[in-house]
Amino acid sequence: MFRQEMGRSTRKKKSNIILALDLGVDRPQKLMTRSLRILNATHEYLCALKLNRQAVLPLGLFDGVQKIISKAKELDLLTIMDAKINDVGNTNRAIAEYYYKAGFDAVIASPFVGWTEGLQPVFEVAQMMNRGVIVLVYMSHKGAVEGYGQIVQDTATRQLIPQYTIFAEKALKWNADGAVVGATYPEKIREVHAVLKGKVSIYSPGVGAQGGDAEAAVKAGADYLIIGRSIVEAEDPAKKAEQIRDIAWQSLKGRGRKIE
Ligand code: O7M
Repeated sequence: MFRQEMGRSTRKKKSNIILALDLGVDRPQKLMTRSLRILNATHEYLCALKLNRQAVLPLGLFDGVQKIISKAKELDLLTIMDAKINDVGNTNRAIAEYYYKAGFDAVIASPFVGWTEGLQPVFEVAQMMNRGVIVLVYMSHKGAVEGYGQIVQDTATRQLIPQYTIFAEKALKWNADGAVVGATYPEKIREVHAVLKGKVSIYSPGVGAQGGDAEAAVKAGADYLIIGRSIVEAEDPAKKAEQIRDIAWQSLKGRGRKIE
């Protein structure tokens, strides 16, 4: 359902850009005003909005962030909570349920905790509430190699294999709505794409501020780009969002990718 909703939003907006509305540390009132202003200015170039704990901590979930979610919905944008859920199942279930109850359409979770008593309860609550789950596969920062890039022994096959390949296979097996792979590693996007074969969408953060290139990431197989500072810190956020949207959209069309 979430996957189809993302496809619908992308086709309608002609955009595969997800705005990461990360505004740093400031007074809650200022953060709220800025968030709404940037959202109003950029929404026509976006398919979705992503928030993380940078927003939830100062604004609160039900009394603050919900206002931003409502605004996003009014502007016909889907909302993703980048919670990187990473605890035992019982706690994970409660975290996911709170975010879904607040109105988020999807949550992001870490596959390091595994399925049983790990992410299974998150997928169950997502199914019950008709929402999405996106899993991390290879993060965008340099230290990602120390975890996601380790060569490990697959517990099922006993073969030595990169951790992120196992996570890509799990994303498929768990029927996740998306897999996160850093735009800073187009070759990893290509490898993960070869595993997922378009059955699980690739969400790619790291364009611009972290050194990734929009065209290279989409050409390698990224379906959606998650962009923060390049847009929110630009002198003209709308113009910047439009520029990146144009590049990403042309690259997606050039790849012949049909968004379901
Ligand atoms: O464009 P930026 O670098 O300002 O912001 C990128 C956003 O993507 C920011 O919200 C990060 O928390 C997030 N992100 C990464 O930068 N790298 C990752 O590997 C994963 C994420 C993310 O969104 O996880 C789901």
